[in-house]
Amino acid sequence: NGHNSFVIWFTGLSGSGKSTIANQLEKKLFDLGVKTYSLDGDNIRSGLNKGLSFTEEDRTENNRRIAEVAKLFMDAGLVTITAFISPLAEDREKAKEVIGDEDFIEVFVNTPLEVCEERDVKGLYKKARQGEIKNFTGISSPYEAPVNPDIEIKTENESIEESVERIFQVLKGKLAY
Ligand code: GGZ
Repeated sequence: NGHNSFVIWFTGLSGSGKSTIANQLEKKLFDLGVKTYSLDGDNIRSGLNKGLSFTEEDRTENNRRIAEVAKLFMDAGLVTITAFISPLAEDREKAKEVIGDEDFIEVFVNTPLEVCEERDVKGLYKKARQGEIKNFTGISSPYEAPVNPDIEIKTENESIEESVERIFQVLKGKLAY
């Protein structure tokens, strides 16, 4: 694309491992001198998108703003990494349109619901099952798996290093030298 900025858009259930892989990828890129910026719940849902809930409507708005912000960071010349559930196929399609097909790398972290729920790192699945959290993705709110992601990661079959390496190879193939 004549520039070295892209958006790496992670999608997957809560607890699927999106953030872990995104963080490791960012480390690798940093070590190689590639400038990155990561968008996640910590810097987006707590600030710009404070006040957005987990209804379908608010998730759509959350994802829309994330796509617009990711585009800005990309335009600023950074490899931009987003790690949000982004459960709706239509919202991810729109994000791809905003960012541009060529510059959008969709990474599906395909960890099955059973595995995420079994891990339940933050105890959220238990709360969702008990009805303490409403509209919880995979339990009481839909997750539409990507049909044709650029990269699919199965965390049960592959180490984090291997996943990061595969993403890196796809990115590398797009980098202009
Ligand atoms: C899903 C929820 C919910 C509900 C709070 N459903 O594992 P986490 O905690 O750290 O990541 C989840 C995060 C999901 O926010 P996103 O902005 O990525 O979602 S979306 O793209 O769908 O807008 C989870 C926590 O927020 N969380 N309530 N009801 N995840």
